[in-house]
Amino acid sequence: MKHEFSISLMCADVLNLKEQLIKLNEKADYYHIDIMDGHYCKNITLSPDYIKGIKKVTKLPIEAHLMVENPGDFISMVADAGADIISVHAETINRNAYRILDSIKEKGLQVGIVLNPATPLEEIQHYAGRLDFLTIMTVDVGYAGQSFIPEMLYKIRKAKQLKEDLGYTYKIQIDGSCNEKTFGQLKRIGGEIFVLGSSGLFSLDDNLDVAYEKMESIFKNS
Ligand code: S6P
Ligand code: MG
Repeated sequence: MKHEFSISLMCADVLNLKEQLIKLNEKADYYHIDIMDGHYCKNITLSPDYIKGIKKVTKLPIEAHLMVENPGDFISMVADAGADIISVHAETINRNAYRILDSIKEKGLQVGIVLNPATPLEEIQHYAGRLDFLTIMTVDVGYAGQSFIPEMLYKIRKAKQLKEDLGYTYKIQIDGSCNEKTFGQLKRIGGEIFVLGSSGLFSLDDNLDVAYEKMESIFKNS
């Protein structure tokens, strides 16, 4: 199976962002943009304008991970900013799930769903077949640098099983603490895309070329 890497840009060095993007453009598979509104989780991070900015220096697909109370209010703004994939939290769309998923598709974008650690996989069973990406959070939303929640391994295994049993095509993405300690288990049980943040990439070396090489070698040997 081909494994892919998505870079969590809330963990990048803001003072050297362009330089880092130029390096990552040649190495990574996606950019992961965490958009928080200060209500859904107690932090405020990146924005649609940030997507507009980085779009000028990359051709990699950009995923917006919306951690906001009302994702429907942001679909147009994020799509117009240049996102290629919009991922919304299952916990935030229950009353209009199909309308929101359709509105993302109608913009010509790929659609993803994210599940918080405490949300069961069953939550999405009635629309899982419509998804391009399914993200399992392995930390609570809000911050980088948190500890991995091992109970999530069971959920990832079930997501893979569901995909195989019903012939679904979503890619299984893991977000939170993807690093040396977790890569091995995560890839063996069904993780396909790994969101790399502080623990899995940026903390490995001050030189991003060296950090990326280290990450690849750790992943290969995990
Ligand atoms: C958390 C966010 C994540 C983090 C990522 C950071 O709310 O959705 O995408 O940026 O988990 O990586 P790490 O290695 O610090 O956990
Ligand atoms: Mg994220």
